[in-house]
Amino acid sequence: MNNCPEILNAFALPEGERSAVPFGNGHINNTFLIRIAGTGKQYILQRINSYVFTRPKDVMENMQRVTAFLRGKIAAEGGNPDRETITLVSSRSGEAYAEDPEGQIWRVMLFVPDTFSPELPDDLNILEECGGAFGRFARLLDDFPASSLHETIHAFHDTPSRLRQLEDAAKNDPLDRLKDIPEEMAFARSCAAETRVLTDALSAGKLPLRVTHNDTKVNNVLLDKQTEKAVCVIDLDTVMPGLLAYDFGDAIRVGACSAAEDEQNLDLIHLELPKYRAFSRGFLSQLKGILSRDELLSLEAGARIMTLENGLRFLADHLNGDVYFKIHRPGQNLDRARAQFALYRDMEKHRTEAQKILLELYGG
Ligand code: ADP
Ligand code: GN1
Ligand code: MG
Repeated sequence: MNNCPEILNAFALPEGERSAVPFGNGHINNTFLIRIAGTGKQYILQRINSYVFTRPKDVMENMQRVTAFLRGKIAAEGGNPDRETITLVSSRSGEAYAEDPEGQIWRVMLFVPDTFSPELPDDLNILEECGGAFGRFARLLDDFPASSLHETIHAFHDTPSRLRQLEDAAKNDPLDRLKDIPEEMAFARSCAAETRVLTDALSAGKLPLRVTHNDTKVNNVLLDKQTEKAVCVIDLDTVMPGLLAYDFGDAIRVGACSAAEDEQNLDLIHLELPKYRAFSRGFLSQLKGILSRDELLSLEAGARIMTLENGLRFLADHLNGDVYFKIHRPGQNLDRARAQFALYRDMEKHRTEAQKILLELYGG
């Protein structure tokens, strides 16, 4: 069975010799591409990261409900549900997942063939497609009862609590790393008021809670290899109630940045407005007539605050000893934090232009 994780036997898959190879660049789950010889069939096998998701069965219940709902909507629009959303393969006992002897939860999905996930696209058409994919996701789920979903990670985009978690990490400082990052800590603390912008607007009832994806890096969109059109939004572990600003913001953080998330040369990091415009065009084209002016303008704040929030999270994980985000070299989480703070500072300089783009595209 070619190094296949044993758990694969628990799923209702066709017979045939199986092979497994590690796949993708995600920071969280363990992902394998599974091939079954003689069938031409391919699957994705994933072990849910139980450090990150302490209630993985809640994750699976959300995923099952949301993908079932999306399937109906996609079919009604004349699309192909097997290709345009995730399709879970049941276990032999009919569940959406299987549990291994250590209590770890695994799932199998249809592999969506002939696609790629963009890491750092320069092509504006690709960015517009990614915007369209996440905008469509929000539109299709507009009438899903958001509050019926589990909160798979508590306070996931509660930015003030991310600052508190950083302070906790600084207090504990298990690896004695705090002494080397006085500038980063001072910067994080100087942003305390800004961390509250979205949470305050939410508590004041100014922004609606929707079903959001909450982890909208552009590599969580699959695009068709031939046509480069968006096919499918993946990585649904964090789908739960949230603000549209989180989804727009996290995608801009990665998609409209001039450099990689862990770029060490901070001079290379800035917000690219043509990319911002391209992503926004795709995103907003799917949401015509749905957004109030407040929600539209919250997207601009979302981009800055998601960037700041990821900086706080990477810095906390650096202090905690890299226990949350996978790293591929020492210091990578610190580099990621510095890069996010640099991008945030540049975004601050472009606030007016960014707002103008959103208003122009949405016809405001
Ligand atoms: P993580 O939470 O670790 O980011 P993802 O669910 O995003 O995990 O999967 C990691 C990578 O695997 C994706 O970026 C994508 O390249 C690939 N992938 C995941 N699911 C599928 C699928 N159903 N079809 C094709 N590729 C997939
Ligand atoms: C993680 O799973 P992945 O790699 O798409 C993280 C996101 C961060 C991102 C930073 C569940 O996303 O919140 O923004 O890394 N996902 C989770 O790259 O914490
Ligand atoms: Mg991912």
